Amino acid sequence: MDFYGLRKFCLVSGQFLLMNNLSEFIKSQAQNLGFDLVGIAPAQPLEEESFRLREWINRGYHAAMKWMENRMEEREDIRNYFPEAKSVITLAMNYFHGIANGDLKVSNYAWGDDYHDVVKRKLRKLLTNIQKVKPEVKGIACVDTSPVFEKAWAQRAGLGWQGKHTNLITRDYGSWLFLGELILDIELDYDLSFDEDLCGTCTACIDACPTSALSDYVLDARRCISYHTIEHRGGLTDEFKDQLNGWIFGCDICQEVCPWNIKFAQLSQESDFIPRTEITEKSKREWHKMTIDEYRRIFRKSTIKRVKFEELMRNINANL
Ligand code: B12
Ligand code: SF4
Ligand code: SF4
Repeated sequence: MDFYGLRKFCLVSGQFLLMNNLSEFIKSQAQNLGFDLVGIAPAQPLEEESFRLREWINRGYHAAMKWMENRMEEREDIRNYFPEAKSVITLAMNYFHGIANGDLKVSNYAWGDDYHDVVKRKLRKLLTNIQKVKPEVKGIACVDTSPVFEKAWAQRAGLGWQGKHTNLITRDYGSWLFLGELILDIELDYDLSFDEDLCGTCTACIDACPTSALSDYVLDARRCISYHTIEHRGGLTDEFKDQLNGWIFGCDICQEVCPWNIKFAQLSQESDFIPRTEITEKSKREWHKMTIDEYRRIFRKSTIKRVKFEELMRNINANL
């Protein structure tokens, strides 16, 4: 270990000795790493959520996302995914940098670096720091792609509730947050689950969705612009060709109208999420003329690479 490594090690262990409580230590480390919210829940089965997921799939609401049919047992009981699991730490990062505008729009979650990389890097660092003070701890980091009900775990960890637009909403930041989890094989001090539903009688998201994809707390992906512009492979269906409402990657409408976002959104402090102006300030004409080389350059380390060049052009052309 070099001098700086040793200094860092002493700082991390010193903080732990001062606190003498692993859960508090984890939370303060998470904050130091740039996470905005953190909470901890015991690793127990999620029976109700699994029942609803099955119902969602039976109704065909997952459209062509066949992968949502897989690994059901792991989603239902996180111990089928990580057998030693005792605690699920949920971490959230605020990504808000404003509302998309212009003729052609990219959802604001995709303006900066790919969140999968940013959040995962921080989760791995957090695990390393935990292992510096408790070397025997085993854990795994998850962001988006693991068979984990991320919003349900966030709710169990006390971060917020799942709103009628189906995203996790928090009192401090609204819903403009990425979620990630660190699953550990040790017991920790647990937070209280967030059992309130603060949507009340509001239906702004349901009313604003231009394609009627939402009913109370349930999303039908077959009708969702976000699904069609990001997850749908091949040509757009005839029904959806004219319904993208200017969106070329993702859709933010139901979150833009949510009173919790209007009131409580805060600018993200994460430098990796600073918007790339080549994404936010392109004119219709410039999008239309984009070449594959430009696509490769602008979207280096970007989550927009989830769609191929041809698919992005498909979305752009459908909006012209
Ligand atoms: C599949 C998926 C999608 C699909 C389907 C969305 C969906 N709502 O399921 C599509 C492609 C459409 C999508 C879009 C988006 N996604 Co997405 N997606 C996922 C993914 C991979 C799985 C979600 C899932 O399990 N869906 C299955 C269905 C059944 O789950 P559900 O909608 O949560 O359903 C629950 C409710 O319907 C509820 N329910 C049913 N009936 C009732 C009744 C009552 C009274 C109540 C209270 C609840 C309730 O129970 C169900 C089960 O828990 C997660 C990552 C993960 N691993 O969790 C990210 C994730 C949910 N997505 C995320 C994001 C950012 C988005 C977009 C905002 C991106 C964009 N701007 O375009 C949009 C938002 C669209 C929307 N309104 O939800 C974030 C959300 C963060 C947050 N704050 O919640 C996640 C967590 C990724 C991450 N790591 O940050 N996504
Ligand atoms: S993301 Fe857009 S299309 Fe999908 S439910 Fe929300 S408003 Fe509707
Ligand atoms: S817009 Fe209203 S109903 Fe929809 S999630 Fe926000 S508070 Fe809930």
